[in-house]
Amino acid sequence: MRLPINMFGTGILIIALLFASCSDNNETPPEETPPVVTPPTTPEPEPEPDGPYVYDHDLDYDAEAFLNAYKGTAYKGPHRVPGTVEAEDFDEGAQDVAYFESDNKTADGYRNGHAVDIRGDGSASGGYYIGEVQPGEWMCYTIEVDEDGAYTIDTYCTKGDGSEGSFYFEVDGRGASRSIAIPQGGWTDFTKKATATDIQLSKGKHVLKYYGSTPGNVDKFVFTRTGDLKELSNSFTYPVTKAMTNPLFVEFESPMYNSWMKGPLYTADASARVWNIDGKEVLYVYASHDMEPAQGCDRMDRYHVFSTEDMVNWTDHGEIMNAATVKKQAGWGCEGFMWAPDCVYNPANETYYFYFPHPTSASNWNSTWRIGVATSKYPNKEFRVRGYVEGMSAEIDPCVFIDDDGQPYIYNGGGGKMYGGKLKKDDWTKLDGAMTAMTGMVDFHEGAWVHKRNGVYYLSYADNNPGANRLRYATSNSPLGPWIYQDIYLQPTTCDTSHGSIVEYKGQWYAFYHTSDVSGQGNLRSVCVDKLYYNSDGTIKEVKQTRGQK
Ligand code: FUB
Repeated sequence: MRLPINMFGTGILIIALLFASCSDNNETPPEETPPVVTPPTTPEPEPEPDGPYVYDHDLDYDAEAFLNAYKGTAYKGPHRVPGTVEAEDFDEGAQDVAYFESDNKTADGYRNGHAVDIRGDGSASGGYYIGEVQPGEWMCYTIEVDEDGAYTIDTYCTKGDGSEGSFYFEVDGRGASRSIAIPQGGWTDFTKKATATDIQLSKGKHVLKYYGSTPGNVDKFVFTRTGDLKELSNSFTYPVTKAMTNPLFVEFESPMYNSWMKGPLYTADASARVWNIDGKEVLYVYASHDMEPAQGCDRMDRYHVFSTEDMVNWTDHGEIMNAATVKKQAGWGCEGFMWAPDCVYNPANETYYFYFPHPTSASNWNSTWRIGVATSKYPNKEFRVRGYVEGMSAEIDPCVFIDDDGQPYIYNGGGGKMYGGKLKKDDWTKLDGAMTAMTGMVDFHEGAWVHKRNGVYYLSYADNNPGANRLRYATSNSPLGPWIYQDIYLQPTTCDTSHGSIVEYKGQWYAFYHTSDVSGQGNLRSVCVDKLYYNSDGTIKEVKQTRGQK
């Protein structure tokens, strides 16, 4: 697991460990025999195999109940809006109620001894600011809004180390802003500000939460009314089709995490497949979904399926699986953590099999991964969870390859380890024998993908190149190796992780991958596609990335 940069000591390290990076652990050397996952022994809620699909916008939310239950109290407030709120005047109350602070340092000079890191500096408004707001830390502010409206919040904040940084706001327990980049400057250059726009506030009392997703210092918030209050809704109508070039899918809309707001649809980890639909070749993409505001890769959820018949017009068929539905239909899993999936079609029973990595526990995510499996008669809807593939090790990134004789093979791997094995020909939810460790790759990290061309098996995968993974490949004359390392076929993109699939469509080979071109954030990614070519000896030419900047 790669951790966020640790600038402020071990307190940060602890909170950083709470968040998943978009990568599995890579510290353990490969083992010959994969650890076998046995079914969990702790009782889990009774699954409802015929339970409904649970959409996020079906979940109840009640702002009034949140405010009634809130136990924090205004400090020097409630703060009047429009107006200015000093960051150091966060609410009084307990840890995890009025604020969340992850280290043992205390305030200096103002509200002395307080757990929140209040710091003094002549450059800060009122002489104080909140320093070192680490990933996962937050402060609440009770505000009194004079008039219904849409507001901007000029947030005077800064960070000094050049690394990516962002924050966002919640109002009354619900997401209220986009994820906003913290300006770079000196650590106490409070002339710098970032503006949250279109924050919907009704007249009366609210609780505003400033949520740090990366280290940064914050001085004050200035509220300005800019327009009328709008009713927000995050319901969607599918399918929706748009002509798109790289980066793909970002012109579709997505619900923001825990919010009524909509934002761009960020996708990653594309598994591209070609199905024959009513006599036509259609290319489908099964991708994972980075939800904004991101918190490591913890909040990835709600897989979407896309299709095209011309590589120009893409259809978003909407959400096909999410963590809430796994819990409802299969009785295991946790919130979020729906990572890189794959999908295959079994002509024998005319069924699509959707495989997805998902842990049983959010607090212990890195050692409780399962490879979940859901089936449907359609490539783009009505998937029902069948459970998980028992006997697979707790690794991520499933890939399923069907050989010419109809034998399905399944692979998973992360953190430098990769395993492969057979699925039962008559039941693609079960292993046929044990998984074995794959060998021969160089610098394997994660994201395995197996395809076959001219009788040669190709295993492509992401490497460990620090901060900017690349895609490499190896070949074999058997689907389970041993593999012979070949080369790098995709250089780094703008994203720290890399994850690809290779597919032939209408006589042209394509490489799918992802970048951070649109968001500038490693956990808000966008799928891209480019043509892939082979040399006459069967080796792969390096892919030319034609992605545009949007
Ligand atoms: O998207 C979450 C994880 O990041 C995937 O499972 C990895 O392959 C990497 O792309």
